[in-house]
Parts: sequence; C-alpha cells; structure tokens
Amino acid sequence: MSLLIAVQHRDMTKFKDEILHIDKNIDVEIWPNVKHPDRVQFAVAWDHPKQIFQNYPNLKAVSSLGAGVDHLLSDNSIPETVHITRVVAPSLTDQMSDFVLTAVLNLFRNTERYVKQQQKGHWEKHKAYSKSELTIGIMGLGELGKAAAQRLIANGFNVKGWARTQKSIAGLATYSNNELTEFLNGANVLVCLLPLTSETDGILEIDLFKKLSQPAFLINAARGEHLVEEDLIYALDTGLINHAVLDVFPKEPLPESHAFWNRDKITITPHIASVTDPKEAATLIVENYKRLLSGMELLNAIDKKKGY
Ligand code: NDP
Ligand code: OXD
Repeated sequence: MSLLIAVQHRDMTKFKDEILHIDKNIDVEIWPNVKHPDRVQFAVAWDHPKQIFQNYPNLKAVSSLGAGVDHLLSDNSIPETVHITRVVAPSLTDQMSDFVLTAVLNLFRNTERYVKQQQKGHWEKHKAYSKSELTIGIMGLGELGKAAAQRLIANGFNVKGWARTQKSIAGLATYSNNELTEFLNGANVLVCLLPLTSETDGILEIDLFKKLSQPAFLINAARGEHLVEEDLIYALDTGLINHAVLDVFPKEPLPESHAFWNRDKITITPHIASVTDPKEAATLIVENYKRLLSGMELLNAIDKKKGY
C-alpha cells in the first residue's frame, strides 16, 4: 500500500517529509518516479498531467492538494469508483476571508489609484465609498464564501449571498440557485467563490454584469473559467464594471501577452488568495489515507454528481 504525490512544477520532498513526520511508516511515492505503481491506493494531486492515473490499477481515492477539485473531475483517467476528496482547513478559509476583505477595502478606498498616482508623483483625492453605501454579493456560500461573508459582516459591510441551496446565516440575506436575479439586484461588489462545474463555467458574463447596481466591481478568487474574459473587457470599457480583482485564470501563469496585464482597471494576483499550508494538508491527507485503509468514510469527500 502506498500514497502517491502527483504534483507538477514543484519540489514535493518537503511535503513528503511532513507526511513522514506524522507517520514514518507510510510508504510515500512522488510522481513520476513511482517504483511500485500497483501498490498506490491513495493519491494527492495538484496540477498533475492528465491521464496519469490509468497507471495505478489499485487506486481507491485521490485528494486535491487544494480546495478545488475541477482538475480531478476533468481527468477521465480517474475511474468513477475512485473517491475524490479535497482540503478543507482553517488556514485556507481564514486566508480567503482576508483576501476578500482586503480586496473590498482596497476598492472602497481607491488604493490601486493612489499606488498608480504615487508612481507618477500625482496628488489627487478620490471619493471613498462608505460601508453603508454599497452592497457586496458573495457567489457561493460554502467553506470559503460563508466565512468571507461573515468576515465582511463583522467589519460592518452590507452583504448578501447566493448558493445552490437556501441558507440561513446570521446577518446575511441569502438567495438560492433560482434567485440569481434577485441576488444581483442591489449588489455592487460581486465576489465569486463558486466551485467550477458545468453550471458555473462562464457564469461571470455580460448579462450578469448588467444586472449589478452601479458602481459595480468584480472579485474573482474561484476559477478563471467562471469568467468570460471578453465580456469583462467590454464591461470595463463601457463602465458597466469599474474595476476587477482577479486571482485566478484559465491558464496559469497568466501569459505575458494577455490583454489583462495592461489594464488599469484590473488588479491581478497570481492565485494566492488562499494557499494550502503543507503541514495542515499533510495532517488531513494522512487522516484520510488511514481512513481509506481501514474502510472508514473519508473526510471532505465531494459529491461527483454535483461536481463539488
Ligand atoms: P464549497 O464546495 O465548500 O462551496 C461551494 C459553494 O458554491 C456552496 O455554497 C454551493 O452551494 C455553491 N454552489 C455550487 N454550485 C452552485 C450553483 N450552480 N449555483 C449557486 N451556488 C452554487 O467550496 P469552497 O468554498 O471550499 O471553495 C470554492 C472554490 O474556491 C473552490 O472550488 C476553488 O475553485 C476556489 N478556491 C480558490 C482559491 C484561491 O486561492 N484562489 C483557494 C481555494 C479555493 P450549496 O451550499 O447550496 O451546495
Ligand atoms: C484552490 C486552492 O483550490 O488553491 O484554488 O486551494
């Protein structure tokens, strides 16, 4: 029995050490140098080359090294019977709440404009939005969206939220899947924290932008594929959206030639809204590996039918 780490473009020896630090008896293999493919029962994957899982005939579960699982669900070398789990961890949630709060404060207080003005030695004051003036709409009220909403509420912002199913969260007006229009009505700052599924792919598009209240802003920290990029450019150019903060892109790193780089109204961060802590992840992975070997239910397993 062994645990496979399948992650590209990163040295995973430290992560292996974290696992061995928790239990030195676990047989850990790092892709691509797998000595005994037939012994692999559990894999942890991020940015893995598609189709590699067909090489592991006894694979029973794959965990994402992050919170999202779209990269696993889109790999058809993972058999239907293989369980898929993900990382749900306090530090991941806390970092995302901080990211959203920071982005919102920067938009309300014109931080980006002042940074650009300083670069030019230019002194000019801009109106800051007051907290009572604008409403923030959070798309997705799962582990990350709910906590981000609560962080914003605790800081005095007006917040509403949208999820597939109806929610009851103190201080938050919530809307379910078929109430998207009602949710957008009155929302100024749209924060996307949805999982990427066939229903949410391309959801951030022009008709949706038109339903936002003015002034409108976008923060996408979920997946690049949620956003129809040409629609955002059109919305920024026509004033439908004032500014967008983007942490995620369909192709990462964002290519140097991409049209987003040179836009004043777009803030780009390199998928750092929330970064998996290796120690925290290793603890979860070891727990699930042991659960798998003892036939117990896995933690943070996703529902393949829902896609998250
Ligand atoms: P969860 O699975 O915990 O929550 C997903 C939420 O989205 C749920 O509230 C769910 O509704 C809602 N949802 C799903 N489909 C729909 C739909 N069709 N219509 C309306 N609501 C829907 O996910 P997390 O909060 O843990 O993570 C969200 C995403 O954030 C991840 O999938 C990942 O892509 C991204 N992420 C980005 C990071 C970064 O650094 N940029 C870091 C970590 C994650 P319901 O509650 O009713 O099921
Ligand atoms: C993600 C993550 O899912 O970084 O994006 O955890």
